[in-house]
Amino acid sequence: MRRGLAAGNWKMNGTAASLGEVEVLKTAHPAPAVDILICPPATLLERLSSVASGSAIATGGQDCHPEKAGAHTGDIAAGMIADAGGSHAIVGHSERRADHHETDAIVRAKAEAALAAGLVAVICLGESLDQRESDQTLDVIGAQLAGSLPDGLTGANAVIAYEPIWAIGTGKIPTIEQITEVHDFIRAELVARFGAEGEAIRVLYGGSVKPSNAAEIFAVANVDGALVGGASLKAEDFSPIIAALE
Ligand code: G2H
Repeated sequence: MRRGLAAGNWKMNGTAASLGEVEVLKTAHPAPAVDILICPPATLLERLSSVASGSAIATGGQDCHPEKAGAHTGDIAAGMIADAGGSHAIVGHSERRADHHETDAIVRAKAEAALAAGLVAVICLGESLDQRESDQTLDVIGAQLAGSLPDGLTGANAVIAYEPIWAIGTGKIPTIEQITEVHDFIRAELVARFGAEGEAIRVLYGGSVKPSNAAEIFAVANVDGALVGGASLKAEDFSPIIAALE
């Protein structure tokens, strides 16, 4: 039985004032029946980890560089995320794939760096609207899984996030049948490659998850939680999403 994971991706949002939202979540969910993760911007990671310390809330980075250190201005190594108190690193988010030209090979290298630093890699994938409309979704997802996932993934060191690009921040979500089809496909691919561990790896849905749609999405058998962007910024939105997963 996979434990649910409610993961918040704050993207390029948040300042010190946002730490109060974490205080509210801590109080509201002292002993949750699911895992909670917040990935703030790098500027807040250490402070947020400190606020979350001793609570059920884990923290992580939104990206990491494939290398351990060096001349990479503006980048952050996986070990730095761990040093700042984080336990997870999101890699391969479609915004990074698009804005920073990240290929599957780069995403794989980043995931490997996260694992080497002892972090849980939250590996993102998803199809564009064009790909969805031209019936290429499963081919695209299959190729991203083959190219972006390192060997040796387990339920303890990896999470997959399926995020259809056209559903991100748009308020549109796929039908429950479409979510079911893709999550079942991802599960089958994970089991084919990683055996029993493929059953243990959690698969999150991401893209316009809100309090109003969370319960029906979480009712899908192979949906083990959500990667939430906009609705993770305020405790009043993220808290009912966490509760819907419990
Ligand atoms: C998808 C998601 C979080 P949002 O990117 O990663 O964002 O919930 O705002 O669509």
